[in-house]
Amino acid sequence: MIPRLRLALQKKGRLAQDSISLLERCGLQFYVKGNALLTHVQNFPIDLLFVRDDDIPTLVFDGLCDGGIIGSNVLLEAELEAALRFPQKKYQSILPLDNCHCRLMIAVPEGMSYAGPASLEGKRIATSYPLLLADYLTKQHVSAQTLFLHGSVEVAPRMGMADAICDLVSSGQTLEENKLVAVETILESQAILIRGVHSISEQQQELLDMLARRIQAVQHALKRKYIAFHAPKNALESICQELPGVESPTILPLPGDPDKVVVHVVSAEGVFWNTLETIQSLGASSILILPIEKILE
Ligand code: PRT
Ligand code: ZN
Repeated sequence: MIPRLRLALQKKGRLAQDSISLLERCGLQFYVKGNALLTHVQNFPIDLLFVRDDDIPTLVFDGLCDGGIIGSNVLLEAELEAALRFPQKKYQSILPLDNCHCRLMIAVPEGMSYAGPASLEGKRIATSYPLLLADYLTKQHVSAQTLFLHGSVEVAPRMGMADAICDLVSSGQTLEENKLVAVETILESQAILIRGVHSISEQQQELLDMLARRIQAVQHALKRKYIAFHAPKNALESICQELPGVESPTILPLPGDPDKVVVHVVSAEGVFWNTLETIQSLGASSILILPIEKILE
């Protein structure tokens, strides 16, 4: 029997849906039953283990799962913790996944005067990432106290429990609601595919390589768009110059209109509304933007 490749994914939360959709786009067929911990992929010898994100690093570091998808914030905190026990590295990063972006930031109350990291000297900082924070403060030669909280870090200053916080920020709304201002970025985080350092069979390695290749193809395709439009022949050059990363457009005659052509192009960098409005103002019409499912080059 072929040994199955076991991957750890977040069960519920911000990483969960993106991880599942990514694997589905890579052609893995599976059905996640309500509360099931383990799901068999039907068309590959792969098992998916659904757990809390905080458990994923340990499962991979200890070889209980062969790989997993995890935010680099949780991964790097767990790596610092593991380094206290095992000096050797316990995982390899395979691929950043370009989703679940956020920043680990230090934020202070709106009224506090802040003139750089030295202003944090002697202060108490609430965080769920004590080791990443300690690492940052050491590098900045700042000595501060850490208050470890699992959640609701942003309310700590208002409750008089801390002078500042170190927490994840994406839109910035939570900070604003709690009258806090972000002052330092400790880490730019995104989801990442990792594997353990334990040995796996040749077939399992091939599966992991296939998955990484397919993820890259999906990422490549997601960034690109297929664009079709009608254009006056005399404005064709200026229109194509406005399209980001356009590769060799296909130009076809437009039946019934000798002054116009049909243009089909693949844009490499996505297409924004203002670009479409610009090409429309240059004479493009019947503009169609289509998502690309896969690109193999
Ligand atoms: O149950 P489990 O332990 O698996 O889930 P969880 O509650 O620990 O994690 P979850 O699902 O909230 O987040 C999983 C991962 O998503 C994190 O580890 C990050 O890698 C990533 N991520 C991306 C975020 C955010 N954006 C984010 N904004 N994780 C948390 N937040 C929180 C932040 O802590 C703060 O409370 O959202 C709030 C700030 O958001 P804004 O938009 O107001 O700035
Ligand atoms: Zn968690």
